[in-house]
Amino acid sequence: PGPARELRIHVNQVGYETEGPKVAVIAADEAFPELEAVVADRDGNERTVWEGKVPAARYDELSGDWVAQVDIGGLETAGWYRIEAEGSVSVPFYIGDSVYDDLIYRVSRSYRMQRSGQALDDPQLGLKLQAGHLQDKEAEPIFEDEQGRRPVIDASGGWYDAGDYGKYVPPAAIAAAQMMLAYELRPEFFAARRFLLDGERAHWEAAESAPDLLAEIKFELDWLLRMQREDGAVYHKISGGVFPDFIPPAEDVQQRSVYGMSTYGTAMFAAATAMGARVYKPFDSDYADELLSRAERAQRWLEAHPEPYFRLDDMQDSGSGPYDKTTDREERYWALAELFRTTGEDRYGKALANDYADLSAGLAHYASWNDGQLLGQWAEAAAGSGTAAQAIADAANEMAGSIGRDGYRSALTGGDYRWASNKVAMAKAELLLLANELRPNPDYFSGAVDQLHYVLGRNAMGTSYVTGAGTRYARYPHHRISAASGILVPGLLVGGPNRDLNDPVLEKLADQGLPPAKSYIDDLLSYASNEYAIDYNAPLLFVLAFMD
Ligand code: 9MR
Repeated sequence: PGPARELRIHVNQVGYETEGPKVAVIAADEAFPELEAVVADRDGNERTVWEGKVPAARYDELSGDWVAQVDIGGLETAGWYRIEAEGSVSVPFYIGDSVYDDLIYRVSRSYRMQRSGQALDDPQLGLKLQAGHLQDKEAEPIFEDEQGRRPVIDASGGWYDAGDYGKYVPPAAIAAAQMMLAYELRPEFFAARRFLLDGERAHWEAAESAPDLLAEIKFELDWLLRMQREDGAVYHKISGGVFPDFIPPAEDVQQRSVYGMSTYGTAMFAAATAMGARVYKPFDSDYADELLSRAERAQRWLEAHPEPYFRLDDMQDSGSGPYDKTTDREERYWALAELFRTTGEDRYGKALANDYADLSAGLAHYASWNDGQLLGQWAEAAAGSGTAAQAIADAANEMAGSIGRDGYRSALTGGDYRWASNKVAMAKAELLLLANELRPNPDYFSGAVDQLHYVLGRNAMGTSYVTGAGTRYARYPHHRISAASGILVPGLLVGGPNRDLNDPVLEKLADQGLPPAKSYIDDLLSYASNEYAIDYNAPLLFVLAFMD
């Protein structure tokens, strides 16, 4: 026999739920025949708790790996284990109940860490920050609006978008909406989950009796409300003219401006605030009323401005993300569906039926800052539309099929391995879970679980893409707060493999011919594969809420 093959054994490093699916992947650079694998206690006493055959490897094109899946689903005894095959061994992993409790805490708390305009003193992490970007209280639009006005705007508060300190309406709206949706579907799951410290709920009187998740989301909704113009339209973003270096928020004292306006962002605002009107009603009915009246104001403006519009003020600004999108039908549809669900008003129902029947029925697509269709379909399906429910189930069927064909049981297709592919994995899992609510199907649920296992380490990089979660996790995320403080904020989902290699660090890897699923580098400067964002963590939070 020649030299031993080098096998890489990839597992979900955070852990497998006792009763859930448990698949590991054995990968190599060359083909291998059927082989034996064992699962043993982690703690060196080598007690074998499972043994079985691993099928012969098959080639997985997106990762360039030869792979075989090991299904240890039958192992239902709680404990710490590792998988061994031909002398190679996985990192230790845990099987047990509620294995994601700590992770959901971290992921929820990550939003608190992103708060702009508030000081932070987190004794658990030893992370202290002074309040940042107080200058946002008096920002000005960079250009005059259509009426020639340039009012001073209070754009303070809200969450920083990502590793940068910009604040943008579309990702804010889609993130808040996905989090509210998680709450709407799993209120009991979030009811008792406290993750805010005393004083951190202070911006809301009802906070003591409401779930922390809603207190945190309200911080973002309040900012969104500030971004709405008098006439109902919503500004696009606030940022400085240059991306700051890796400094703490309070040191980024550059003048910041409000940029742009878009119909798609205005519609996302209307949808998210209309949702908020339902979600906040039991806790704070004045606030719920305010959210609804703002949603309606945005909607009236949209009705008076039926053409898609996106202002490219970005041309003047190199210090922020574009979030550019020149169409808006999916978002107008989503806004109407939420307004209809919240108010039951006939005019919204009629507009949906007359103008958007194609979007209700069209094959569903995962939610994103640039696509509100799925959440519109969900709102309609939840209100009883069989057409929208079928469109979601059809997409889930397709996804379940593609998960079954993928070497790592990932739902990502070749075209998905681009900037924010990990977000796509979580957003696809979210779609599967929504389908499972409408048309319960074990393949939908286990397909969603598979996506979580994928981002938590069962992937071609053998990396957990969530900071602090697992054994080998992203340690150098493009995240200014972590980099500036030297304290890695845990619970951040990074963007993940990106075949476009569109940042300076990834570009240098171009001549290596990396396969799509390996176009990733754990490097501070790789913003196109290793940055975290609020709209990446939102579907992760959604998925975690369904796991126990
Ligand atoms: O997540 C966004 C991704 O979908 C886009 O392809 C990319 C390029 O426009 O922008 C990403 O969003 C970034 C934003 O532009 C600026 N803040 C950081 C965001 C995450 O990288």
